Amino acid sequence: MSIHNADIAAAFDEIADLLSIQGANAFRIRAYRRAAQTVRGLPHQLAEAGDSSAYAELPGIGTDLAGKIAEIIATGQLAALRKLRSEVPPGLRELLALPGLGPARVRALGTVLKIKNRTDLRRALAAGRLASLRGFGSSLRAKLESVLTRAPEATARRMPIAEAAEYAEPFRRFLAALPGVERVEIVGSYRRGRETVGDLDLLVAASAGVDVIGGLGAYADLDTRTASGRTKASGVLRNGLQFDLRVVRPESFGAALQYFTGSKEHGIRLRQRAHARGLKLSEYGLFHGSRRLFGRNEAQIYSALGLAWIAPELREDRGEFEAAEHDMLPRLVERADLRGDLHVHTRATDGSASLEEMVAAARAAGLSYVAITDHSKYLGIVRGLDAQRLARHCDAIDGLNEQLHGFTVLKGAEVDILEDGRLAMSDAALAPLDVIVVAIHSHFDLPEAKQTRRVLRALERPHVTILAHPTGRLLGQRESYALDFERVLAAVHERPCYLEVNGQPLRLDLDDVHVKAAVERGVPLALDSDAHAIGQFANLDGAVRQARRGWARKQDVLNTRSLAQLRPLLRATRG
Ligand code: DGT
Ligand code: CA
Ligand code: CA
Repeated sequence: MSIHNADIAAAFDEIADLLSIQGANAFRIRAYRRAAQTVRGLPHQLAEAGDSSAYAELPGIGTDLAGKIAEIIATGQLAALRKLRSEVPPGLRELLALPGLGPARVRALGTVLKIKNRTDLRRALAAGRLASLRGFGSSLRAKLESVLTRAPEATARRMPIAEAAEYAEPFRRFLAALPGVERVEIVGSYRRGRETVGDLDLLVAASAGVDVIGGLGAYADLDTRTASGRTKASGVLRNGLQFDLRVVRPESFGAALQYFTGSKEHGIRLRQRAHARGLKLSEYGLFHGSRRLFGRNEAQIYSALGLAWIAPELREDRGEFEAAEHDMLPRLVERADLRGDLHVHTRATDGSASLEEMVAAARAAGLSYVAITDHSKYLGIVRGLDAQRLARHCDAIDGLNEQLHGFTVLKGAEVDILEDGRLAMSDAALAPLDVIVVAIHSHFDLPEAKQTRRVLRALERPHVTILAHPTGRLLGQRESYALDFERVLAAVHERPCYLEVNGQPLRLDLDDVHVKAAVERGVPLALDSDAHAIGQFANLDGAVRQARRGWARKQDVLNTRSLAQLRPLLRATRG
């Protein structure tokens, strides 16, 4: 059985969760969180590295954690985690999945109110017992009440798409290699590029007589199988991801692809369209009476219904039919359109690789420029740059640029927006830089008017290029802060500067709806990796997916420009 980095990271995150619920030492908890982050950001699979002595050299991983990594890889388990699981009621840990409930609040529920699971929590809410608990204000209580009255599956944890991909892609390759399999596609929300997936839907094309389902049993990542038929199987992969697999004949593969890609709303509209033309569309094909007109090819089905082929990311019934009818669909931005990355960290602050290593990784990712944007000095950031270190960093970049050919490093910084809207670095210190990324990293809970004023003030500073992760949400962990996004859009448009689509798997910020609003208003975007490790240029895929879901085209994206086109645009942002 092969252990994926995601398994190791998940084990460390779970330990951190359980330790927090127990009220353990904050440093210990942070060490596990950081280790999880490091492991997730690695460009290679630890289990395939072969040499366990190297684990302790990873940033933030000492001998103790290195030993735990070795234990997971060797045994698939971790004794320390098993012990913690036995100490914390499983129902209590599940409460972490509820909105607004982090470890501290879950701990309070457990210690003060002796709550052990959802049922206890629902009863305590109904009896008004949460009102007396610190940190459980009326809006949180109302939110909890509303999720707890829904069925558990409606609030089941959705998995971030990048995490799902670590299991989905090997599964796809396994299926594709089975004898007789002609094609495999991952469909459903995964194909539509949603930021999280509820489950994984797989579609396999094989001719009659090929036993795909029988071949499944050999798959190492398969945890349990919940249902099995001749052409269907469902089950759970070892990381907890549920899957639905369907086998179809090659002649209906395109129709099945269309049907199971969804969304449900999109599918319903398409079938109505067929119906209105006296045709019938199903997962087997587009039919006139009993005659199949099309089925093998997805694009032919759209075309037969008078529509241009609609990219899966747009299939949410958000205007794509009207656009496709009039041949007005956008030509969506692609990963290959990106020429550079304008938000990248190094070891100078909280990244794990050197300037040279990050540049080499950016080149390997096919880019021709990057802006190195390490953090400004500020409370929350370890080893943030002050003006002096920033100046030295710039010298190092100048030196490196002299040696590079066909690649350029831009000088940048990621600067905190302070609570009152000032920036954490002086205008004089920022003036020599090419790219200034500003962002909120603290005081997430200001009321909307204050938070909006804070951002607008920051955007008035003379040196601002990009407003990074503009809404501040962390998937499954933190909601967006309260912000009047329309006013921010107007300010960015007027200035002008750029809004980021941050590709970190848990950020994906802006989200698709905000991207669409920005594109409609003509506010261009910067698609950034926010890489803190060499493997994280892959985050650009996530930023591109998100941008595509928001209808963004190549020309809506700043970093699709060549360096020569970029430079004057960067200068134009300076006040
Ligand atoms: P998820 O899994 O919550 O992230 O979202 P999806 O879109 O992957 O939904 P899922 O897995 O329930 O179903 C996959 C696709 O199959 C869905 O996007 C469209 C199609 N589908 C499933 N159930 C229905 C249905 O009842 N009606 C229609 N029209 N399509 C359906
Ligand atoms: Ca699904
Ligand atoms: Ca499904």
